[in-house]
Amino acid sequence: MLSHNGINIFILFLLHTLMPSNFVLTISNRDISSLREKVVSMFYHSYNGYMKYAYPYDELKPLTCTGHDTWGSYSLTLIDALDTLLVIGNQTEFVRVASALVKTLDFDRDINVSVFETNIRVVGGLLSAHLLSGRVGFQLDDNWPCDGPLLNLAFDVAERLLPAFDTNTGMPYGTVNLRYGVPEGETSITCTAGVGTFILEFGTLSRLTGDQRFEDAALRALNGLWKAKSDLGLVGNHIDVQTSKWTAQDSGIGPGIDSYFEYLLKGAILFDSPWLLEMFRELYKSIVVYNKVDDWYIWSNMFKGKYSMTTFHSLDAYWPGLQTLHGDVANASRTLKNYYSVWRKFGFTPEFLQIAHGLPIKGRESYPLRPELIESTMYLYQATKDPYFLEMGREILHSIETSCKTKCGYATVKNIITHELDDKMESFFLAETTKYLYLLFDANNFLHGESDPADNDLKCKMHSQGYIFNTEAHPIDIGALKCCHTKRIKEFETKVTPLPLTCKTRNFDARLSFGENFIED
Ligand SMILES: *[C@@H]1O[C@H](CO)[C@@H](O)[C@H](O)[C@H]1NC(C)=O
Ligand SMILES: *[C@@H]1O[C@H](CO)[C@@H](O)[C@H](O)[C@H]1NC(C)=O
Ligand SMILES: CC(=O)N[C@H]1CO[C@H](CO)[C@@H](O)[C@@H]1O
Repeated sequence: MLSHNGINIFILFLLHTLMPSNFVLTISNRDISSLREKVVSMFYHSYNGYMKYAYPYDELKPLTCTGHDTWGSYSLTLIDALDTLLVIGNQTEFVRVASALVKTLDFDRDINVSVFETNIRVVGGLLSAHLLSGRVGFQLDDNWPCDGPLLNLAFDVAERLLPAFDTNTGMPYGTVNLRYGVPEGETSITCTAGVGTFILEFGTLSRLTGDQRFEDAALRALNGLWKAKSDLGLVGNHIDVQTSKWTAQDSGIGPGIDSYFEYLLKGAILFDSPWLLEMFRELYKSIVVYNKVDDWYIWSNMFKGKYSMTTFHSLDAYWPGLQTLHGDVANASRTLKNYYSVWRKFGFTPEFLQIAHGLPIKGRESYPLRPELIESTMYLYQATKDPYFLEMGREILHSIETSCKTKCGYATVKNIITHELDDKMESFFLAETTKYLYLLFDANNFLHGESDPADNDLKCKMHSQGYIFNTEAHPIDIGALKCCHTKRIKEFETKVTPLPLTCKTRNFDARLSFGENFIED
C-alpha cells in the first residue's frame, strides 16, 4: 500500500507475482541470428502482403487482404517502411520503391489530415529515407545531403502543414487540409503531443534546407506549451491553441502527451540544445514527484497534483527507452520489467490497463501491433547487453508471430484476453515494430555503430555522430544535419557569419523571439 498526497492506492499487480523466479538466460549467437531471420521473414510477409494487396492505399487490411486509406491517401505504409528496407539491407527494393514514390507522390490534394501523424510518419519517413539514401547512391546530386528528391517531397508536405501553426500562441491546430490550410470551423483544441512533436522533423528540415520557417514554428509551439505548464511543473492532456486554456488537465507520461517529452530530450541531443534539455529535465522532475508510483507512472491533475487515473497504457512503454537515453538505466529497467509483466500475463499489452486489478479497461482491450515495449527493450539491451532483454524480445516476437499472423500480413489484436483479431495493420508495424525487433537482434547494425568507413567517401561526413529516432522510428543522421547547417550558413554568409554554429545560433535566434521566456544556458 502506498500513501501519496493523501490518497492510498493498492498496487496488487506486482512484478514478482508474474515473473518466474528461475528465468533462465541462455541465448546463443546462433539463437540471436535465427531470431533476426524470423524478424526479417515477418517484415517481408507483411511488406509483400501490403505491396500485393493494398498498395497504393495507405494500409493493408490483413484479414480480408485488401487495402484502404487511413491517415491520408499517399501510400502511407510504403513511405513508413522505406528506411526499414535499408536497415534490414534490401537496397534494390529501396531504390525501386523510392523511385516510384518520387514519380508518383503528389501532396497537392484536397484532404484533411492529422498534422501530428503526417509529420511523424510522412515527413519523418521521407527525411530519414533521404538521409539514408546515400548508402545506396539513390539519385544523389552534388548538393546531397542538403538537397535531393526525397528531401523535396518532405519539404513539400511539411510546408502544407505550416498553416496549422498560424495561431495566437504558435501552438498548431490538429488538422490541416493539404491544399487549403486549416479547414473552416476546425476545433482549436489539440493534444499536448500534437503541439510538442515537431522539433525533430522541422528542425531537420530547416538545418538541411536553410529554410528557418520549420524550426521556428516548432520552437514557438514548444514555447507555447512551456508557458502554459502549471505551477507544479506539469502539463495537461489537451489545450486550446488560441487561448492556452487546458481543456483536459490529466498529466502523465502516456497517450496525448508522450512524444512531447521524447522530442525535448531527443531534440536536445540532435541539436545540441541546452534549452530543450532544460525543459525536459524540469518536466521530468515533476513527473517523478506527481506521477511515479512503485516504478509505474499514473495520471494526476496538473494543477492539484492529485492522482486521477491509475492506469497503464501500451503507449507508456516508450518511457523506459527515453530514460535509458537520459542515462537512468536502473529506473528504466525496473519500469520496463513492470510493463513486461503485463505482456507476459496476456501475451500483449492493452491500450488501457487498470493497474490495481491488472485487467484491461472495457473497450480498450486491443493491441494494435504497437512498438513501444520493444523499443524500450532495444534501448535497454544496447545500454546493458543484459541477455534478459533479448529474452524479452524473443517473447514479444513469439506472441506476435503466433497470434497475429494472417495469410497476407499481421493483424491488430482486438482483445488481448481472447486474442480475437481485427482487420487492421497500422503502418507503424513496418516502420517501428519490425525495425526495433530487428535492431534488438542485430547488435552490429550501422544504426548502433560508430562511423562507417564506407560513408566517409561521401561529401558530408555522414554517420559520424550516431542517429536519433523520431517517434515513428525514423532515424536521423546527426552528422548530416551539422554538415548542411554549416554549409547553409556559409551560403547566407553576410547574414549569419558572426554567430557560432549549431545550437548557439538557434538559441540566439530563440532569445530574440522568445524574450524573457528564453532560458539561459
Ligand atoms: C528485397 O525485397 C524484394 C521485395 O520483397 C524481394 O523480391 C527481394 O528478394 C529482396 N532482396 C533481398 C536482397 O532480400
Ligand atoms: C475538411 O474539413 C472541413 C471542415 O470540417 C469540411 O468542410 C471539408 O469537407 C473537409 N474536406 C474533405 C476533403 O474531407
Ligand atoms: C528519475 C528517477 O526516477 N530517479 C529515481 C531512480 O531510482 C532511485 C532509487 O530508487 C530514486 O532515488 C530516484 O529518484
